[in-house]
Amino acid sequence: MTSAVRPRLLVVHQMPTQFIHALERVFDLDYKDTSTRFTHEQILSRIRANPPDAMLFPGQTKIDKELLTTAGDKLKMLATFSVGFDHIDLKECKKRGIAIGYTPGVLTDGVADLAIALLLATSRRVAEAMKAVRNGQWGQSSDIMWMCGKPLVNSTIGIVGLGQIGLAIARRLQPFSIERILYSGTREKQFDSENDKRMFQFVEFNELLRQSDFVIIACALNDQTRHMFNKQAFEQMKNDAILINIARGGIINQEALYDALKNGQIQAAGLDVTTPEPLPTDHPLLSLENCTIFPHIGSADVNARHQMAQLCVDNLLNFFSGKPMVHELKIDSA
Ligand code: 8YV
Repeated sequence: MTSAVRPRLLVVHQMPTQFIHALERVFDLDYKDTSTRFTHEQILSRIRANPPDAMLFPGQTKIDKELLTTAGDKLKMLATFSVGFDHIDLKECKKRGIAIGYTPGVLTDGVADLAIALLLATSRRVAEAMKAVRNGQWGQSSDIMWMCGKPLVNSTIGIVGLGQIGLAIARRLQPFSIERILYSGTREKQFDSENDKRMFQFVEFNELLRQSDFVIIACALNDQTRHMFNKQAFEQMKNDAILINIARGGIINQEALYDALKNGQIQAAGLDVTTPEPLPTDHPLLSLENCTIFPHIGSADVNARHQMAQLCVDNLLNFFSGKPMVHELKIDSA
């Protein structure tokens, strides 16, 4: 550490103590050990009271022009506890020369596991079934089709965004005897094995919508993908198709989704991400039996979250000791 003055680090969310202790050794910490979620206004007043050299925050924290202006020239680095960065005004950060550390890779397995759980919970109507047990519906019907769901076997899976997480989901689905995997995105991937070349097919977005039994959203939210699932998209999907979103709520136009689910344009949807988060408890999507919603727990496995925390600590320590971060966001190509 070059100067005696310890850089000030504002930590917005609660972290396990071992990571706070590691940061305390180097930083003058502005940290409150509470599970309280600080509002945007409360974060701004903490910045005004104690201008930080760096901030550590979760993906829900909006890093906009107002916050960056409030922080002023003292702010040199941002450490986001996420692989996604749609909550950060990248242009403004670039203008101010602010470096950004993020946490790719370490959460891929966690998010892919959760995607499978959400897909099966949605396709096999797990929430409805659990409700039927609690409200005494179980055993009331002699209909052999009671509570039947949609099979995965021999189905066509469509993955929008075959990045690390999209591919990890695809790999987890292959043992379910699926027929094939269609994917869309910015570019076709090169597969080595003959099996993969047979299994994976790069297609246009609309073709993927028309042919898929399950559509999984695993791409980043940006100006190209915002509301790409709109009325026109749902009109092209199969009536018995199931939509899964583990990426970002803003990729789906939720009003159009509500209509598509209500009118049987698609069979069901499973969402781990919504707009806003948390979703208000009286939101129309929560009134639909064929819409399963999780509270953004994609990376919420102990390993993933600990590794994300360690990556944030390493990104911060490296930056303030003049070493390259473990994972620095390349703003120009982001
Ligand atoms: C985070 C996520 O948990 O990494 C991401 O992009 O969405 C989640 O893993 C969330 O952003 C909270 O930090």
